[in-house]
Amino acid sequence: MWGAATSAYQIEGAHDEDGRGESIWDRFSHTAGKIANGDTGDVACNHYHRYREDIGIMQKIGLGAYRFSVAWSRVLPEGRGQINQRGLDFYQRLVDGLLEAGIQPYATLYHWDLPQALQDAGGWPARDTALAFAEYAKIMAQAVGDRVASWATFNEPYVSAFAGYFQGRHAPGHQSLDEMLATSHHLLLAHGLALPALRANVQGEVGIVLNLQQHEPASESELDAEAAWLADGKHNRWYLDPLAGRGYPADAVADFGHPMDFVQAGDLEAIAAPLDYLGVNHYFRTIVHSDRPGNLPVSNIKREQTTDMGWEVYPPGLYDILTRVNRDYSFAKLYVTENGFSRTVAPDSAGLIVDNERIGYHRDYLRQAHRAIQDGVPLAGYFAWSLLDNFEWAHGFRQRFGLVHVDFETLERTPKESAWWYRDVIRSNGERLAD
Ligand code: IFM
Repeated sequence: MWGAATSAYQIEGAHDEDGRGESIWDRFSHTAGKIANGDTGDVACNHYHRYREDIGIMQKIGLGAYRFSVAWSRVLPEGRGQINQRGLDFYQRLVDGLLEAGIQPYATLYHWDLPQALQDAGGWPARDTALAFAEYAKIMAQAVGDRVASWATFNEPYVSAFAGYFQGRHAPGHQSLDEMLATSHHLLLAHGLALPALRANVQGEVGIVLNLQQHEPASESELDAEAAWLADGKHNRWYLDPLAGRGYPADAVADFGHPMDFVQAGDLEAIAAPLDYLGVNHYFRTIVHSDRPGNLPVSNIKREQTTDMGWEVYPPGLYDILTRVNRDYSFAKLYVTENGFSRTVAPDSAGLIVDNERIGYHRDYLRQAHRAIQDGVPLAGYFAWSLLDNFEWAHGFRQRFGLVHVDFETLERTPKESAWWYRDVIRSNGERLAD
């Protein structure tokens, strides 16, 4: 399956139209100093009004699938209770429009935009938010469950918990280890509680999307190896292990030194319900250097080109994480649900956006994905991040990941050369990657 991905707050705009409620990202982006350049998602790509044009662009690229997320507060302005029919209708129109265009809808229920009303009631550190999520999931499943090919409960719960409740660089901007840990559990619990409602009401497959990357020791030293494994435990295994029925990783729990008293009887069983697939978002690897006294210096690891985000481009990292997940866990199917490259390239004199570096990035990562398939990984699809240039969270509009350029003054869309290259890859079902 060849696709591209977006998320609601990053592209939809129409933040206060047709009854949509406020989300934590509205509140956060409207708070001075939180987002570069004071940008907000109020208008973003105005996809809410221009989705038909965007579906047309997807058709031109030849996408087989489009991965989008639903804005919870568009459907339930207060997070639970009264349904906003006009908000629900938007997703009905989107799903129907995609199907008419021959594109499979891949829906994510939560891509970071918690209704502000639920944050006011305690947010993800409060267990009740998980129950509210299960109610919302049921509403969406009943509304479009007959037509959506693939469901993800959550996108990157690690980032919601870490950046939102510990670092404070994402909404709601808190800085608390207690809150981060409770959030991580309640996100997973919400996933587990939503699964029965989804299973009962949808025809498509159901899974979850994690951002995963290898944590590599910075030298040959044992200290670096230990530190890298612990970092893996706090990031990758923290989510993978409970989903695979193994509970939270003991080494990471011990290192956090937290009583984990938010875990109640039955939670881990709910979280471990079988999945049809695991979505892997991957951008870069992490190199871990222990700061314990007596450690060796960082070895001669050579970092390749970086993106405008400052992220290392290291295509074998995708092979490494896919084969590792497949070796250590037994998910029936994997997708690469996000992978992409941020670089601003201005149109040339002929109006073309010649983004050769992005082409090289997708080509090289796709080759590694192919290698993983050859080595037995049940990889069923690849989703480029992102279809459109969009609101890149705390970076605002300055980071451009899109296959399609968006002029944020006029909102005009212009497919970049990478979009046409991807079209050719899709047409050839990957044969083009050999060129
Ligand atoms: O834009 C984000 C997306 O929302 C989640 N995954 C990473 C992307 C690039 O930072």
